[in-house]
Amino acid sequence: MPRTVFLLNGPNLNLLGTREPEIYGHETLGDIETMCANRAAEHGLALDFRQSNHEGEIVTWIQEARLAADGLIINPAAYTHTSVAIQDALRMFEGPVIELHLSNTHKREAFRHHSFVSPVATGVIMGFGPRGYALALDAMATLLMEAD
Ligand code: DHK
Repeated sequence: MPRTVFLLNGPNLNLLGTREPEIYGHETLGDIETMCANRAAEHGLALDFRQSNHEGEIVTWIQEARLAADGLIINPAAYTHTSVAIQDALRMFEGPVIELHLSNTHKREAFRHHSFVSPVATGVIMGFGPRGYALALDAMATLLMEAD
């Protein structure tokens, strides 16, 4: 059975490509999903890639991941800086959790410096643009192999 990785994307990431490209790059979320599908396949991982603009839906997906996923990669977008509910849901997930951001949030506005997700993440990848998604899958493949 291949290991399954959920890759969850938060609000406004559906507009990648046109949304502040000087910060988030020119690739669309569809481009990134295709790249991730290829990378996951190279690692023999089954990938479930999703995006939502709704906090509660993301919480529900994290709860679903407890039964359906071996590892979780999440770009919570703006919810990174606000969501106790997402932190609480992640606390109940037993596998590795990678927090992912396109931009280096520490180089940006002060309100982006705090993350509710980092305290419950195995590791954080940020500042590498869309390439960070491939890096996160590489890291997750290693973590899941080590856990075998
Ligand atoms: C994406 C967002 O939408 C912002 O709200 C975060 C994150 C940063 C990113 O860099 O991927 O502050």
